[in-house]
Amino acid sequence: MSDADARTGRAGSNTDVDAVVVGAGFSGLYMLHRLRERGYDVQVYEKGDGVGGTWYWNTYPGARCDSESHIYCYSFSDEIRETWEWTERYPEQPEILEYLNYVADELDLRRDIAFEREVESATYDEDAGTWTVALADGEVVETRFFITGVGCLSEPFKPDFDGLDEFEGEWHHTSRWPDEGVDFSDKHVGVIGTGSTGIQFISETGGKAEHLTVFQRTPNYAVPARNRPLEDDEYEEIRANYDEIWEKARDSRLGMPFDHEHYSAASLSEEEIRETLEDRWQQGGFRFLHAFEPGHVLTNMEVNAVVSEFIREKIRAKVDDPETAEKLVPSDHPYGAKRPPMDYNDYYRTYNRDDVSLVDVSDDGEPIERVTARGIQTTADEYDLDVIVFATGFDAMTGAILAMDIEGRDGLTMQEKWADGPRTYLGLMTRGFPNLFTITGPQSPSVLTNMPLSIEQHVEWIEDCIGYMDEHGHDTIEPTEASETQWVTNTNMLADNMLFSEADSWYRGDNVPGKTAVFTPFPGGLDMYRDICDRVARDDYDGFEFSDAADAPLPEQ
Ligand code: NA7
Repeated sequence: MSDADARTGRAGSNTDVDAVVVGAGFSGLYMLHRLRERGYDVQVYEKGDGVGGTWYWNTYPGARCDSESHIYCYSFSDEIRETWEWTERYPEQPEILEYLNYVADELDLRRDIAFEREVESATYDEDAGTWTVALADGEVVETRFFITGVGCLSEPFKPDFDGLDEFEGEWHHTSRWPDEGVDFSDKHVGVIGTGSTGIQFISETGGKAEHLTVFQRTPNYAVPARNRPLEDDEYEEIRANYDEIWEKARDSRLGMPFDHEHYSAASLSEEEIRETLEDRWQQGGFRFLHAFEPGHVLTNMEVNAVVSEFIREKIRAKVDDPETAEKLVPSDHPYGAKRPPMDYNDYYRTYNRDDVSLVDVSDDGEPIERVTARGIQTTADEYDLDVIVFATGFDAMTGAILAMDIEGRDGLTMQEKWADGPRTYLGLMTRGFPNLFTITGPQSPSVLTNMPLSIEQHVEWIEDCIGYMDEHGHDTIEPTEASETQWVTNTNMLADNMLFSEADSWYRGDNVPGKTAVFTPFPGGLDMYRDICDRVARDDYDGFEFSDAADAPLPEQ
């Protein structure tokens, strides 16, 4: 029995722990810290052998975060932010991993994390109001709360090409990179995919392999990140203004503390828009999307057309061969309809190298037919390769949750419930699965924002909610049917009014064959979303229903 049970006399205290949290990335670490501080028994299960989540798994060459380092971290601890110092404007994967290890040590989190332990299933017991969590190694644990911190981009997606098992070289998915690394120096390397990951990998590997062949299905709009070391005085200024920085970030749509040059571009001439964009292009990164209120760029087709064309011209200017340049220029979707990638190492100029070539594998080019013993066979040619790299992304947003067999009330599985797309209230809970919380779950702002801030907002909301339940003697919580339906409708309506339907993207699950295409993150902005969540909590968790433990026997004191 935990301290919290002793204080409140909660039912459900016969469970092994109060809460099971899945995953030891940004989400799981903070959830553990908050609940433990409040006196709950928490057990975290992590598939990997270390903390870090996304940053534990994605160790491919060039892996880096495209949020600026001073805001891609926790805001809750003055001590951590005073003692940790980022070295570059955008943090590289090893540095983020080091940071999360530092946090785990500082907060003494490891003692409640079981590593190399994979959660296979979770089954709700209606009579007891508890969850039975089964691990891949056969252990079974009873818990009152089941909380997923599995990340939005953690279940790798790899296209099912015929012939891969006949390939005589080696192949890797970027998010399952071998610990010992891969030596490309005398190898012919083929990479499939030009999303954020592919762009990082290609920029980093171009020039380091004997030859790099890029198989591109859809070109992307990569905006320069303008990475650089953080100078000491710059860092001092950040530290001196951190409270203000975080406040501004929390109050923004993207969870980033950037000012807009203008709220709207609608009243500006095309020349004024272009001047603003040029200035932001020089600043780099997501500041470019913030030239105007980001929601505005994603709702106004005319403004978006100017922004998209501005980037196209930049691409053409960087690539020497006009034919290659045209292949790299996106024309099938507006900027921002897919997740905008960043360019750290002059990505487009990589294609000016003799040892880098581009193959258009779209339907208008030469689609990949199969993998052969020697390499990749397209409809036009066979490309000899020693290594194939799949930078083909993830079964995003729902993949890692659905990879566990989760069974709620009356035998309803999560796979059944979400067969036509996820149904949640606030992206935090789904009806029929009481006491199951999803940190940065589908239909919350998550991937459209600076993730650590969205994670903190969710974790703190969940902690408050659990505390409220115990203060009021509530046993379980779940959304009402009506609130869930309304939330799904609202999320879809907001997305329909934006440009997201203009592209096939992982935001909508289009990248995974057979997956129902539904826009999944909440697109109204972190600021609006936070207000809604705060109001719901203030109004005694309006839209949720509780079951009470009044009749349950009190635990032994
Ligand atoms: P993404 O953004 O999903 O990119 C995957 C890439 O792989 C994309 O270019 C795809 O082309 C390509 N792809 C996928 N399947 C195929 C097949 N069958 N043939 C050819 N090309 C294919 O994943 P990332 O890992 O780059 O980024 C995910 C997020 O992680 C990123 O947005 C950041 O938020 C961090 P397509 O565009 O579908 O034509």
